[in-house]
Amino acid sequence: AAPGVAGESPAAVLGIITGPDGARLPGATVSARLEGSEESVRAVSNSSGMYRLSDLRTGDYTLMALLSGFEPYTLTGLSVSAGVHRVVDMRMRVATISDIITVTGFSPRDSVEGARTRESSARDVGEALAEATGIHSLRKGGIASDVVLRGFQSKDLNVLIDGQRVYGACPNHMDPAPFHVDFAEVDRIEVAKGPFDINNQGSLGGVVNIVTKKAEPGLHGTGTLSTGSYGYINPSATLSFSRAPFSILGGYSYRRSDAYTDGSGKRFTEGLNFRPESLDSDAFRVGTIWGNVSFSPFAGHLAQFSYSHQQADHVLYPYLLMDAVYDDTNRLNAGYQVTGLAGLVRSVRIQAYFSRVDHWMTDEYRASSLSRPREYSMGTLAGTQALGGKIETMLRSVKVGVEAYHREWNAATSLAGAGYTPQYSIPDVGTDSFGLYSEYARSLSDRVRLSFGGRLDTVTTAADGARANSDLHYAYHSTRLTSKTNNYPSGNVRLSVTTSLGIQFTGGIGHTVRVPDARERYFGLKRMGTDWVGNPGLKPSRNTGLDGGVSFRREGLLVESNLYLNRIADYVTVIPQAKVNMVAGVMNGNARTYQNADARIYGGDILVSYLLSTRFFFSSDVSFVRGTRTTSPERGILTPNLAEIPPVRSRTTMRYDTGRVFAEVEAVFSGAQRNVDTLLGEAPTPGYGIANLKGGVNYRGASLRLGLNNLFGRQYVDYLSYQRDPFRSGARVYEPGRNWFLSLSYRF
Ligand SMILES: [Cu+2]
Repeated sequence: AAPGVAGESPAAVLGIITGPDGARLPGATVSARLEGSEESVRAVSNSSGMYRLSDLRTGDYTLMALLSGFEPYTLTGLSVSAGVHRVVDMRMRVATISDIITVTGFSPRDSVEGARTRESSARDVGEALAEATGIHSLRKGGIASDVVLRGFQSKDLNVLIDGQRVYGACPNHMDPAPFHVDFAEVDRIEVAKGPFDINNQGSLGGVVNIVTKKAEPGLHGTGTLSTGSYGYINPSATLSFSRAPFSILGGYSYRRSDAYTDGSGKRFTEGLNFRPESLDSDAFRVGTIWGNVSFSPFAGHLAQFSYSHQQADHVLYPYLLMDAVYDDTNRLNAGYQVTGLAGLVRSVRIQAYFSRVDHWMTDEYRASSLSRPREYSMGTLAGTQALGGKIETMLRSVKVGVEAYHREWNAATSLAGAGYTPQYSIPDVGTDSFGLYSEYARSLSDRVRLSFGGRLDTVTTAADGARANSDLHYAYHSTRLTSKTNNYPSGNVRLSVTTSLGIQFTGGIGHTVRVPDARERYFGLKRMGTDWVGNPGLKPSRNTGLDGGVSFRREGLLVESNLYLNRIADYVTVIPQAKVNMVAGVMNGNARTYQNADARIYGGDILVSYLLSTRFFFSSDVSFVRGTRTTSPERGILTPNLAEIPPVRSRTTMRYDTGRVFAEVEAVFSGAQRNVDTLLGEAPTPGYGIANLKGGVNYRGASLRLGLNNLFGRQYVDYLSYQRDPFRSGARVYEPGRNWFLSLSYRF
């Protein structure tokens, strides 16, 4: 048996975990969290499926059981009092795709267990998330996919790692936040869709929080070896030890692959000006090492510290004209929390973090670099760092928090045509953000819950005046501004009503704001043909969104549907623009730049999952989104469609699962996209359909997963999978052809 926490046991919860067929399930992680606090106790079910959580203080608990292949089991409001042992047996359902969940109603966040994403053959978190309803990924090559949440992406979303801001350094977004975390680090991913996050500044379209693993009681280890088509190899291992009051966890992972081939057998490097010797070179090599420690000096106190280092080398980006020679990440995160206090202040949580990313990209793997004085004809050295933190406290049931961070971002671009004189394309821009927020939720009755939240922010973006290319800004935008401060409120109200038939209605209205980033305001690069220029006068984007959902759960049936409408004032959009002022040294007449436009992003999704028997699951979802903007000829916005809005998509899976053995067949259909931004040269993209198979066996601590993707070897391309501009290669990056993957894992 795996005991909970050593020491006295004022109260305990224990029981047996079984699968849908009544078979006992070993290896499930069970946790009890004291409601209204972060305080929790965890244990793992033993070989007879039994678990025991001891050392619980009096209070109401949320009990949760997680096991790979099964739906998370949650029980709220479990009251525990001193000296009492409560028996709670849990029967878990086999997982469906719904595990990565929409958030509209109350818990501002739902979550997915990392094991579900690890069952996927995806190479990174961005790609894996696309298996969830309403989430797409934007492919750039073999790895480093961007997350697209209901049509919002990159700068319009917050993607956090353990609540920490980790930004990419690349001005072309080669290295988005989810690229900077390894799968093997991930415990679960929390996704909140829509303008309802007031805990973090800038969640215009939603927030994704990637939660990393922490040590479980006792000594545990996991070793995994994954491999697959195109020379993919991914060994990883973690080891952890926890005995109150100490915990320690460490891990390592390495991933590499060749360039994959599409359904026609063509490598993604072909036809894109790669040097002959680069055609078969590595598509990526990524090594990651991480560790975290925690210490509880007194009951209810917890100090935590984590560090992660990732080194990515030789990452090919067929959708761009350059590739990453290296991209190195350091993440530090420290926290101290006090929970379970009596009186007005119930808990206090302090977090401080630092992240830094260094990025070097060139065309040295491409023919464009041949016979140049240096090994490249163009290169960009970029770096970014974020230093920040939060103090959050629960005053009875009111959350009150302060968030502050400072981000620096710089990039210097050297072009052979300009004698390699560096141009400070991102001129050492500092972003200083300070915000206050508060959130409150209460039950008006057993069936009605209301929550509201509000936030005030002040954000300053300031470029280094000596490095900013103010001549370029003046030539296209008639301003030499290098600093701007914005102050604004945001907030939301949400309501959820559950009827006596078990139908839940949720609805909300929210308002969030996102301040233009360093690149959008202060970028400056003179190029052959057209310039690429920031717009220092950009205003913040302000999203007011409505969200309504209905969900219904009975026996084996689950139906969830949502409709949403976002009206975004001053959405930041990319446009081509002609020069407006003659300035010495600015030779080109045209640039790619950024402009505010009023936009609407609306859509909906529906998910149906049904348990046909205790072992057969059916699940199907459809999601659609549409994005438009108000045309404004005087601002250069001549066409109404927003760029990079994903087409309608549906995913249907049939799964057989006994808990020991599973097999799944999946069909994915994507509609054509004809609502394209012609101003950026977007072209309509046809729809496609593909089929995938996977299966696996769990035996004691060992598991084996085997999969075959794109069963019929279709040659197809996702609408999102090419770079519009700037620095586009013009290539559509086709998805992989028929490919297999195999993963062997052992855990103790
Ligand atoms: Cu880059």
